Amino acid sequence: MWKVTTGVLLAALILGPSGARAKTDDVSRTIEVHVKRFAFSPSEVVVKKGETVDIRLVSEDVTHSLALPDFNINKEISKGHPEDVVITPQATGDFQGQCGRFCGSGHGTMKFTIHVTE
Ligand SMILES: [Cu+2]
Repeated sequence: MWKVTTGVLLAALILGPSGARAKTDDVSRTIEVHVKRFAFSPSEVVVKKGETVDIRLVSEDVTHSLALPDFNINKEISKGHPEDVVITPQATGDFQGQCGRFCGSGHGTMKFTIHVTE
């Protein structure tokens, strides 16, 4: 009975078919991504399909965000307040992200790619 209830709860935490979900303790690794005008560093990460990773966003200057439309995520980060984006991709492919918060002249060039491999 307890297991059934827990399973339902975990299922409810999954936000969409792409695998965005609330933070859980099954994260296999944390990838720290620094964000500043006008780039994400690293700007590309590789994740295995079905792997739960925590993308820890750290702003080094102003408020930015990481928008990942395929994961229904737009997470804002301000300096001094790192944020965690936990995803479990359920499909292989390249998923594009970008800064979703206007931060200056180079805002439109702030791209981020998640490569999901088998
Ligand atoms: Cu920005």
